[in-house]
Amino acid sequence: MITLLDYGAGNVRSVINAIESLGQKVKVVSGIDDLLSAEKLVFPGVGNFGSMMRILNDKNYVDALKDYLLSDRPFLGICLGLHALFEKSEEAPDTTKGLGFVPGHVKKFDINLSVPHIGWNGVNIKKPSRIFNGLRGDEKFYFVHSFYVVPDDESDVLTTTNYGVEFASGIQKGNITATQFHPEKSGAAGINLLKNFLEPGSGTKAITHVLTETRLSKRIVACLDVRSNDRGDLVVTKGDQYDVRENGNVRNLGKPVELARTYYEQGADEITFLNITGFRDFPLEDIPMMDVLKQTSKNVFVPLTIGGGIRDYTDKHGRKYTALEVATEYFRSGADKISIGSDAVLIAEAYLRTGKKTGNSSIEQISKVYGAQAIVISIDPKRVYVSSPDQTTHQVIKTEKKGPLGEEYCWYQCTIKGGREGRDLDAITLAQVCETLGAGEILLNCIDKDGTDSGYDIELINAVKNSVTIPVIASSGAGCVEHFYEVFRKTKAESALAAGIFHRKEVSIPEVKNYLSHKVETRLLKNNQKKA
Ligand code: 1PR
Repeated sequence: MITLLDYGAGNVRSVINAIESLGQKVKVVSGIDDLLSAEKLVFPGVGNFGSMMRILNDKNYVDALKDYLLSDRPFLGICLGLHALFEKSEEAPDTTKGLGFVPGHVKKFDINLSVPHIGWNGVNIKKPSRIFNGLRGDEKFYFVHSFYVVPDDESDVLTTTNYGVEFASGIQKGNITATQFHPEKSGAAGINLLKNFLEPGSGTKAITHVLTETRLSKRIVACLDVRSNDRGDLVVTKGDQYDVRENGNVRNLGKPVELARTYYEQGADEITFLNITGFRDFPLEDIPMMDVLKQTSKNVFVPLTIGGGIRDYTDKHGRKYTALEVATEYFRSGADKISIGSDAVLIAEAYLRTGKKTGNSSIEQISKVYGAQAIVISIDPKRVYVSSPDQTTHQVIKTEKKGPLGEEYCWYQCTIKGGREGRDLDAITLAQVCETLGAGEILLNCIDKDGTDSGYDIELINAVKNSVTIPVIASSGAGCVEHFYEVFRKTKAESALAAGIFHRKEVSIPEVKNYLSHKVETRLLKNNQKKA
């Protein structure tokens, strides 16, 4: 039996799923007694250091946790569960103390790169450890964080990783191990590492592979637009410039759970589900969609993002739900990140009207509880051409692809409700406002390019990427492997998303990654994920 510490503010579903996939049972801590009697403790953390420590204090868990650590019983901390072991964190610069088991502190990234550090990066193993048994040492693991630990004593460092700075990405002190990366989201390598913790065999992995510097991979994201077809079945569909109907029927390109599993096994670095009719339906009543997420998260161990319909909602009985409640339900069902589309536009418009943060918007509320890294803003823009910048108040770009009347400038108009309604807001401003309000990533679609197979809108991606510091996922238009190379060569986007070419089996994820190898840093699968 594995004991799991869920302090109530984080998303622990993924960790439970990963442990259960290894045939182990999980007992979630519900009181001090569970901590006192635990034999193997896993502490996954998500959110904010200060609120985590406050909750641990309020529940009187701190002394029991310290006793557990001092007794040297097996412990695995993940992400914030690593930070908790330290004395203090810049994330809570007041007097909030950590557990102080490892001397040192937690520091915010102060680097010239996008923060949060999101994606797949390597580790440099600094000392032999059994948790790396069966691994080569050059695998990549999934990171998502804005702060990193700085141990006082170098001998506590298990691994380091480079991201603008070389930081400790794992620590080990006796039986106490903690990682900055998420093994539960790191595909076969992460599951292998978890297995080593749960069922220790004999021996320790010697250091066989020494990297000089680890590198963050560009991510390849498979996107599944999901909705009910006219017969009421939930299907993966795909539009041409957002029109998903062909001869009057909703295009059916497969079943969501099966397709997600296939893409995971092929090496997708992330899977995104967009509930594309979520703007008009209420997600909490969409049980099949929740089931898709639950089923998928049971055997897909890479990050899952879900979007569609995340906003405040009043149901037919007059009961009000906040966007935070909707998001929480998605997290509980297995999502790692949620994406907000239409509501983000309305929030940004309100912010621009008043210039004030209310703290009440879905972006601010979800960010406060789950952290910026859990919120993706999905932007659905389309080009509006103008012959000169003074014809509009919006942020314009000079374009090489001229308009129908030879216009040399355009702005990117935000839309809501799946592209049905254009708004008086441009994509660059939307991205900037959402970053200010606490979003952690931008999913940048482009209605003009969607489903066209003509390549990404490089001008749009550069314009948005250069105006924010959070990571950007380039989306819409991928038609061949060269388009992925082009987007990574010509822009600083951290990820490239595609849908149609994968669903229609025109290009596979391994083909994309093989083409990119030696050109762009990617996560290559040396073993099939199935062998996890
Ligand atoms: O507004 O918060 O309810 O969220 C709704 C979400 O559903 C938004 O993220 C919006 O982008 C998405 N959506 C709504 N309608 C459609 C549609 O197609 N009719 N899908 C839609 C947008 C997602 C794209 C697509 C890429 C790549 N499609 O990400 O996957 O363009 O396609 P390609 O590689 O085939 O070119 P809310």
